[in-house]
Amino acid sequence: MKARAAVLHGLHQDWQIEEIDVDRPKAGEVIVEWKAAGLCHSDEHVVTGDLTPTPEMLRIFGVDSYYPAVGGHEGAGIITEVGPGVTSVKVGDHVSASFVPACGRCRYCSTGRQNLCDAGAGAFAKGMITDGTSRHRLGGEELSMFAKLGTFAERTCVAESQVIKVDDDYPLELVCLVSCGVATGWGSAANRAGIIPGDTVVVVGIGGIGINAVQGAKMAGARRVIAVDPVEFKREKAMEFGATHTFASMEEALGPVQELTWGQMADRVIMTPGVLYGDLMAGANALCGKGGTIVATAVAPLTQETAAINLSTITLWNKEIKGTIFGSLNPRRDIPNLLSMWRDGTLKLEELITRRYPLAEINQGYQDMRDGVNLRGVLVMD
Ligand code: CXF
Ligand code: ZN
Repeated sequence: MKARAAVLHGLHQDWQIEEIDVDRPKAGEVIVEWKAAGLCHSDEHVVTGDLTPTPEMLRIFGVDSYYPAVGGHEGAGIITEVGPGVTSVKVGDHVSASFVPACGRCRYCSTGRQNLCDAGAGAFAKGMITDGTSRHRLGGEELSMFAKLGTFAERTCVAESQVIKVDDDYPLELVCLVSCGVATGWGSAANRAGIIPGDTVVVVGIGGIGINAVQGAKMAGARRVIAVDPVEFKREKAMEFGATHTFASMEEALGPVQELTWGQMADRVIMTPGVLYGDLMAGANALCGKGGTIVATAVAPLTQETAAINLSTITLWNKEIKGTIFGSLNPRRDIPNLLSMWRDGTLKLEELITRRYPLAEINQGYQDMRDGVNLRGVLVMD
């Protein structure tokens, strides 16, 4: 079958709307008709090269190039076909994408760490999770599918392990937000950071992830939620989502955090800038107090091997630095759970969407993200 999709042909190029070929699903696979897809910063990372596989990785994958690639990993849609052996969804079901698969059987899934599912290996290689062969082509050429999903398309073929059934009454444009930005940001704060009531929390970078770390920190009982972003609009939004203070930079926040905490500094610092360059860690460490936790949430360039961290302060002040993927949540439990918190009125979702775009206007959507005018842009399929 055919589908219109946003395809990237190389670094620093615009997305091109192309008609791609999508094969029928094989065992353990489904076809999802995507209805909404969030414009997350991580897709931009394959435009800039920060997340583009290195030549060495490509050699291991046995391909010359990552491109052409269909983008999109934040998504929600409807199942239109299921392959043999699929049991968790049926035709007509509404689903959220899950960029981390959850097979349910591997060492990590079976111990409550679905965000580390072994089926996520080779996320940047071509081919399906199921058998390694491809279901998507452009003019005969095999396509990479970002995070093996490619939600910037009318329909794609994905592994059953990457779709989570959700109740039919949730608006799909809200479901798509929960599939990455909300889960990653909220989980970074409410789960991975280990916030306890009364903590002082700093969130650095208020985009589609950081804004959810702000609402997660508030929900976890933080006494102070200090949001840092150079863009005034984002600082204003942070206040609406539960921030108690905002600053334009980590340097500007340093003195006030010192004063507010009587020199103790923050208990948790959550790093959600657009790109996590190593030099940003010096600012995070300066804001983090004794016994504190720094959470590295944002994507760092694949080739970033150094971080500016004074190691003696980590040792002597008993600090910890933690990474997180998907906010260290379990997609099968937490995607439905986050949606039910929205239904109950405790989680903000509609307020995250600044602008909606048809698929054909995806480049405008990403330009708006670069210009800092969006908290989250969402593609709504026509
Ligand atoms: C990313 C992490 C790398 C794979 C795609 C998703 N996380 C959030 O955007
Ligand atoms: Zn994302």
